[in-house]
Order: sequence, then C-alpha cells, then structure tokens
Amino acid sequence: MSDKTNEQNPELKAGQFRALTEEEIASLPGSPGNLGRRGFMKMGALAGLAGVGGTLLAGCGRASTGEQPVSSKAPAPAATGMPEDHVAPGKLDEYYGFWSGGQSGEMRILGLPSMRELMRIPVFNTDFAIGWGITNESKRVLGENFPRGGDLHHPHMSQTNGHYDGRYLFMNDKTGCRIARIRCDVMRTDKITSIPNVADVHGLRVQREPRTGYVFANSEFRVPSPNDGRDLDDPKKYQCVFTAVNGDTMEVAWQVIVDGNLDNTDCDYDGKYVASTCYNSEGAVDLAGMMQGERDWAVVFNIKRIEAAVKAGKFKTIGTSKVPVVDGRHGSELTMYIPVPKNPHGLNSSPDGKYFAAAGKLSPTVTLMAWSKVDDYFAGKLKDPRDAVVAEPQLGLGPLHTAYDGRGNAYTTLFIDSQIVKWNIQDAIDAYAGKKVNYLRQKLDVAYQPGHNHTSLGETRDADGKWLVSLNKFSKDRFLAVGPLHPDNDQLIDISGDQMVLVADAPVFSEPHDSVIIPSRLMAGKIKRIWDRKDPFFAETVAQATKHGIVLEKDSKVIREGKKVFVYMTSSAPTFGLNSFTVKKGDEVTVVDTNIDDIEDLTHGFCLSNYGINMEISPQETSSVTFIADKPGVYWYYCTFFCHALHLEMRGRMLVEA
Ligand code: K7E
Ligand code: CUA
Ligand code: CA
Repeated sequence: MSDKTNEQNPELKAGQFRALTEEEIASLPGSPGNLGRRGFMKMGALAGLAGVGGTLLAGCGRASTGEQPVSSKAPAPAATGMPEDHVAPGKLDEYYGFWSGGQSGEMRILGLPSMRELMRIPVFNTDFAIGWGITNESKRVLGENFPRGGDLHHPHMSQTNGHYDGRYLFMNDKTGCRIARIRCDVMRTDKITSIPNVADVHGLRVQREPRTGYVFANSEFRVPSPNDGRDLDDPKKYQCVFTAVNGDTMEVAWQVIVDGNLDNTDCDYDGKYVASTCYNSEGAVDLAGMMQGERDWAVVFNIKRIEAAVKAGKFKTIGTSKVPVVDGRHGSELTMYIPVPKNPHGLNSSPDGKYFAAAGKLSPTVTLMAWSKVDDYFAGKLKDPRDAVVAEPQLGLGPLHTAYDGRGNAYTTLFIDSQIVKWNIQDAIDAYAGKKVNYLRQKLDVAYQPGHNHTSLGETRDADGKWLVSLNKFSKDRFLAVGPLHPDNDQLIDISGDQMVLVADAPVFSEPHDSVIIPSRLMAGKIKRIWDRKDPFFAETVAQATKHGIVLEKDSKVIREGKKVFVYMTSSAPTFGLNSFTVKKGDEVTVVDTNIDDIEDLTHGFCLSNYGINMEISPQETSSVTFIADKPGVYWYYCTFFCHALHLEMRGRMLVEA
C-alpha cells in the first residue's frame, strides 16, 4: 500500500477508509439528503470502494442502478396465520441446509424453513465437544501436524446426473490449501487432501455429469512456482493453477496453469466444461492494480482435452509434487478466455444446463454466457470468445452471486445496494439482442450486504423454486447487541410466488459464505442414527485392539508395551468399564473407549481432567486418544454427555505414579 493520501478522507492514508457520517452522506452530490440506515450502509460500502485507488465502479454513476424500472418495495409477509417458516415443536423441517462455517473452519447443518441450527460438523477446526483434533481417529483424517483451523467457504454435495446423490459433501479451506470430504451417512469428515502448487483454495464445485467425479478447486493467490524462495518480489513470474481432485480417492488428478487468477467456479451439466472467474487479469499485487482493467475474464476448461493431454504425457510437475500440470495460458487449446467486466466474482450455471453467469462485482452487470457457444469455440466455429456472451443485464451495484428458480428466473445478490434482484433470463437475452423488454422483475431489500445466495436445489436439474437464502455479511441493528462483533444475518426468502417475500432473519456466527439446500426426503434413510461396528472411521483402532487380543465390545483391560500403555474400556450408562487405571509418569497412554450402548442418542464422553482431552463416543462408536502422562497424581476422567440420572457419577481415576 502506498503512502498516497486518500482523496476522500485526507486524514487517512490510501487504503484506509471509514464509513461516512450521515451529514457527510447528505452533503454528497446527488444524495437524496435524507437517507435511512439502508442508504447509510450503501454509502459506507461505496466510500470503502471509492476510497481506494480512486477507481470507482465501472460504467455506472453512484445512484444509477440500470435504466430499467423496477419496484424495490418488499411485499408484506403473509399477514394471517402462522409464519411460513414456522415449524411446530416436534415437527421436522422440509429441507436440510448445509452451511459453510467460514473462518470457524466447520460445516453446519440447518433445518429449513425453520433456520434452526441442527449440528456442527468439525472439518478444518479443532473441536473439544467432538474431540476433533484430539482423537486418533480425527488426527488420521487431519494429518498429524494439522493447522489450528481453516477458512471454509464452499460446501457442495456430490451429484449423479445433475441430481444430489446424498453420498458426500465437499468443501474448501482457503487458508490451509485443503479440500475436505464429509461422509453424509455419519456426517463426519473422512478425508482431507492438501492441494500442492497453490497458495490458497477458494472456489470449489463438484462435477455434475455423469457424477462426482471431479471436485474442482480454484486458487486465488498467485505465487512463485515452485514457491520455495525464488522470484520473491517478481510478480510477473507468479502463477496460479486450477485443480481437479478425484472425489472418490480424494487424490489430486491434474492441475492447469492459468493467466491471471481464479475466484469462483462452476461446471456445466454435460461433464465437458468447468469455468472460473478471474478478477486479477492484471497480475497485480495491490488493490489499485487489480482494479486497473475495465475487463477481466472467465476462463473455461475443456475437461476432455485436459485429460487427453495428461494421458499423452504433455505435462510437467512442479517442485516435489507429482501432480501432472498442463499449461492452460492464453493460446492453449485447453482453455477459453472470455472477457467480462470488471473484477467478476460469482460463477453460477443455470439449472437448465444452458448458461453460466459471471457476476460483475465492480460492474453493475452480470455476464451470461452459453455453454453451446463454448462448444462452438472449441470446435473452431466461434472466433471471438466474447461472442459466447448472450446477455449482460444491468442489475445494480455490487453483483456477487446468482441463484436460479428453475422457472427461468435468476436472483443476483447486490452487495452495495443490499438487495436481491430477480431478473428473467430469456428477457435479458432478448434485451441483449436489441429488443425492448424489461428483464428486471423485482428488487428486494435485504439486511445487509449480501454475499452468496442460494435457492433450494438451484444448483441441480431439480431446482424447485421454493426458497432462497441471502447470506448477509452485516446484521447491524437486526439483533440484540452482543458486543462489537456482530453475527451475520442469513435471511430466508420465499420465491414460490411472483414476488420474493422475506420470511425470516437468522443470526449466524462468522462467517457463512455459501450453503446448499437439499430436501430432507432426499436424505431419508441415508443418515445413520447409530454407528456400525464395522465403520471404516475407527477400523484402524479396532485392528490395533485385535492385535492385542481385545474384543472392544466386551473387554476393559490395560496392556503395557514398554513405555506404551493401552487402556481399553467400554462405556455403558452410567459406568466406564474401568473404575481406575495406573500408569507411570512419562508413559505414552492410549485410551480406547467403546460405547456399547445401542440406544439412539445415548452418547458418552471421555474427558480427562487437566489433560486437555475430551472425546465424544456415540452409540456403538469407538474413540481413542493418545497422550503423554507427564503429570503425576490422581486425574479423574468423566463422562461429558448427560447420559443417565447417574451421569455425574460416571467417572473414574487415572493414577499417575511419579
Ligand atoms: Cu463470495 Cu468465498 Cu464464495 Cu464469500 S465467496 S461471499
Ligand atoms: Cu455417560 Cu454421561
Ligand atoms: Ca481486475
């Protein structure tokens, strides 16, 4: 960041900015004078953008949000009877929502329409309730020297023929350059893969056709290649790669070197292409530089050609990684670069399989491109990649992400305007072709500053057009004060009628970026309520016990191998199989606990006082933990899940001899 003075706020340096006061807003040229808090939020966001680098929003004045007339008034929610999101006590939600936990590193399960949080699944984070990052079973998934946390943005469920199939959820860790997989049958993270040759993993999507298949991952940050200390301050030599991971084995299949960078990604419904937005075609390393160009691009990857190139050995490897890396920079026959305005963000395929949309972010437009034109380009029938664009509707300020209802409408979040704009795809195409049609259907105020939005089933062929969630970054005054850190506000919107209707506000902990909404009927019978004793998640622990001659369901026994001590015990409400066990200071102790209760919901815990250890052991599960008994004395272990009237009495002693 330079020392140049910020033009808007002379007392601040470039790159620094503050929200304007209400008086300052009222005095701005073109200001309606008396802005409510919504206007205030918008101006704050604008001031932030304007305050850096001096480049304002591309191609639009501050107050212009497109010449097409549209009502931004929110229709009143249903005035009579129960609210639409009411799910009575004892009743079940119609949809699951799988929610990103952002910088908390976890994934969350919500019920819709109630927006009740049902469960948190630790993924990249450590979690004391579950013992994630503590148990041996979780460390086998995380790796021994796992980072402390993660930044989870994009959860997506595996698909078969463009339908959710209930097998896995895949998600990214932006900071740790990792991809994780959650098994939907037990809702537990079962694989984490580190992506080589990248500096982050941001956008993530799954292959729809014929199935997942590939998990596609973008990296946003450009770095030297390999990033081993060379070319430190020579940004021209930095690069970025696109990654495809095999969703079955979770091994990295191939990577593609690109020009610029990669932000969000989505694929087609034919298994042929995957596309990503790039906001840094400039290859800059500062904000002003990344906003220099009026256009960046969307890059399309030709999957079949990439596979063929890898098969033919037309690849290199980078550094110590063995992953095949092909060159997809300009001029390559593997890729297509479609110019789009300016610093695009979200990339979203329409559920009819025909189009993909890049949201303009710094341009008030969304660029709609046709997969059929991509076919034409790779067949040599389309010369100018820009001719793949079939519509470029002007929607409002700060378009970030687009969702679809399966009835021909698209819903785009406007970060700066704090609105969802509903627009009609065919009308936008007709308008682009020169017809006089109004493609705008409605603008709905949301509170405030939406990032992603998501429609029920909207990323599959089954888009049902019932619900839309707007994942808003700011909640400001919508909830009781809880300190300077505010919750985000995820709003539920009914889109089943002609007009969007705001139904509920749901506070959420930082920071959901994305979510998927899946009918509960689709998951019926797929989610286990009790562990299977043969489950692979703890199979390695079972194998080790078998070597010791232990039957985990029956035996509670201590086995010593030199300085290694294995403590096997059962848990059955309200007792541990061992009342006490004795070890020596310095021993490496492994406690293996098996919950032999087979009653649904009867979970036990094993918590060892003053050793920083807790683990969850659900019915028929085995959990284990290994630690050094480095402190002599008496240490109680106790059950942490209230399992029985005598739950508090469910405890025992570890005696550590000096
Ligand atoms: Cu828009 Cu990481 Cu999908 Cu956040 S990204 S909003
Ligand atoms: Cu077992 Cu509480
Ligand atoms: Ca740019």
